[in-house]
Amino acid sequence: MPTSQFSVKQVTTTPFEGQKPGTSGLRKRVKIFQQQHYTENFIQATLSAIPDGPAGATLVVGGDGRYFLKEAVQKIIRLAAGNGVKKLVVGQNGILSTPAASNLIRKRKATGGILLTASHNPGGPDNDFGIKYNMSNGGPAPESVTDKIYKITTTISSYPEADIPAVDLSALGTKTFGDFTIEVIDSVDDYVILMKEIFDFALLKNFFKKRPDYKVLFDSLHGVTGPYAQRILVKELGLPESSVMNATPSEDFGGGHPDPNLTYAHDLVARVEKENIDFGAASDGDGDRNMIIGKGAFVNPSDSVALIAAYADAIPYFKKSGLKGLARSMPTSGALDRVAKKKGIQFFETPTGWKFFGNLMDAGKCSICGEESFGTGSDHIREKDGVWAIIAWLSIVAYASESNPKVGLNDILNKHYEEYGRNYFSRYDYEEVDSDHAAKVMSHLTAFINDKASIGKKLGAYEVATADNFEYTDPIDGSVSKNQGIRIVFTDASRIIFRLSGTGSQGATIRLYVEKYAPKEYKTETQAAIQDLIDVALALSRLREETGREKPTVIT
Ligand code: VG1
Ligand code: CO
Repeated sequence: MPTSQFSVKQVTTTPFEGQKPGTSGLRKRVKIFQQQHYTENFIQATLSAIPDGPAGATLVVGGDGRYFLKEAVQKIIRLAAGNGVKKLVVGQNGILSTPAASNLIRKRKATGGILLTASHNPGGPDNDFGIKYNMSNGGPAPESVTDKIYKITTTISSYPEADIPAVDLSALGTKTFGDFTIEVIDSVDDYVILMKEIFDFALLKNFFKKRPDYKVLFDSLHGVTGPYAQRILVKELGLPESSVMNATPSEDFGGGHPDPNLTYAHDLVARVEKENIDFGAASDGDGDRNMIIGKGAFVNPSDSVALIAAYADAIPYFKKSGLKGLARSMPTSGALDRVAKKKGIQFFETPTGWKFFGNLMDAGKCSICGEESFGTGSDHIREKDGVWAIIAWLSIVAYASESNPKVGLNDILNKHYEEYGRNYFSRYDYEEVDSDHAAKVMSHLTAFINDKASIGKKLGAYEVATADNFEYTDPIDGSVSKNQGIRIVFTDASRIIFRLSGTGSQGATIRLYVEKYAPKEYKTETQAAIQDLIDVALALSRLREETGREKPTVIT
């Protein structure tokens, strides 16, 4: 390979306000990232915050294919070279799903990775872009590092930029510029290898052969998972091409909202019902979320993680190593807790956001974890993993079909509820609410939890047992995360939780989560089962009065 040298010049800049990473990186409108120096400032702050410094580092770089990805990768190349980074491992055309990037960081023993995604937020020139840093364990940077990044953005005055011309990222292979190397790799290969190590592909293939009538439909929502799903479901597992829809990553996700829930994945939901699909699935823009549905069946994400844990024996990876522990984010329902209890394994409750699971996994204390927000994963990587969750569920179906050849998703869910009871769970999202109105709602709730007289109070049919703002002390490094969501728990263990989203880019998003446990009854429809808790929550928070919103934007 010919080596061309480059020179580095210091570019003068001034800080931008608001470059504070949220639940999962910095997410803003594309137009904001397009301002001169804006993206460079944040990338420089990220590079400067690398614990051992950027010099000599190896970084994985890739994103979900959204608008502005290509420009951002070229900027990273120039800044990385300018900062003395040794090597960048970049997905072809800059494409890497978030789980694939996490895997590569681990496999290549890289220093870390820069992930270019705003995940489930819409893309395109008028929508969102995002940048996130992951550590050498493959997981999102902890708060100590994101705080450092933010601090640097508030004082930055220059960044070193190399004069490397635009690099062609469509061709696989290595390019060198002096001591700096860029390796462009296939976006899918390493991820497929990993999935084959975790699951029994032969067994799954066999299952589809035995049940040729079993219909699978996977919706990539024009996000990054299309090529991954085609390789795994079609090429490896032998399903028909028509099993994957919206499989070409597009810069604006076909104008849609790449969030796999019943509202935004409406085309999939409609087709599953109309075409009698047994197993429907979707993932988000960057491929770390998943939704599993079937005709007349919906696997609530809180149940999903509990069932994967309950059926761990259906997955060779867990069968071999056993379950070291289970974890869920605080708003996620307690279905997983019951599995942990029954199996006698340790269990953890963390704040929202995947970064909190990483320490537990690195310490060998957690094998499977999940969030109510369609995020499920395991310690095979350090991000949640949409395609993994879908193969996990196919493995559960194949396993359950050994004793019941015609088994459907509802049979599997009902059997679980019979054994463990059912944790009814629902989340109401009020998106793009005026920030001041949202603050008022939270202040009513804060006043309630700060009032000692609230304990023992009757709200509708419920009696308050505890009320607080969730605080987490990391059991591994002792770091404390405060204000992670207002939580009101009743004497029957029902819960109401409120928190503000940390991933939105416009106004505020209020999330209301409710949960109610039914030890025996599991046939009531979810919304009917939790309606009285919603009424209590709305009255207490004065949400309708303060925001003028009669209905949420999305109900899960
Ligand atoms: C949301 C979810 C959270 C998830 C995060 C990132 O955060 O609630 O569970 O970890 O998105 O998911 P928030 O702060 O908006 O509630 V993703 O797919 O953007 O990486
Ligand atoms: Co995502």
